[in-house]
Amino acid sequence: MKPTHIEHIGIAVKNLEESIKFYEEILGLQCYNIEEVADQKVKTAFFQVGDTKIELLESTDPEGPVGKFVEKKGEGIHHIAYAVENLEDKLKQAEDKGVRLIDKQPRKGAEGLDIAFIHPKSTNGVLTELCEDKTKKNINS
Ligand code: CMX
Repeated sequence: MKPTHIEHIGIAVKNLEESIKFYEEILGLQCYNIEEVADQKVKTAFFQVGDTKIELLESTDPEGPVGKFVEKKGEGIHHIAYAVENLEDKLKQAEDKGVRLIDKQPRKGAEGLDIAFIHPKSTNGVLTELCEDKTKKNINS
């Protein structure tokens, strides 16, 4: 797949406003975007660290993926997202190799990216996201 970089690390939190304080006041990062992703039942806050972002995730529904995660495991790292090019092809290649996909087709995620998740049962227990920013030029095309 050759990801170009880690696009973001998703961290599940109970309270977005409270959690932002550590990243701003202690780490000295700046929250540049707060966005609700209704179909994922989360509110997100973003910080840029080099090429990578930190995405804080607060659930808006106890039955949503982050609500269930926090209930079961508590706050903590929820997923790692890799930036790839030609996401649709990469999903097909992974599926052909027996990888268990949550999303067989890309869908829209936060910040306008095309995203797809791979099930943690296929990735050593780490929920893995692949994402593509179609507004950026594909360096291989
Ligand atoms: N990381 C690692 N393992 C996870 C996990 C996570 N984030 N979430 C669930 N699991 C594990 C559970 O612990 C459980 O493992 P065991 O069977 O060993 O107990 C297994 O996956 C099934 O978990 P579950 O609680 O029964 O939850 P569901 O099957 O209902 O859903 C998952 C799990 C990963 C398929 C679902 O959360 C999903 O589809 N996630 C993708 C979408 C998402 O997470 N969206 C939120 C972020 C959106 C954004 O970034 O904008």
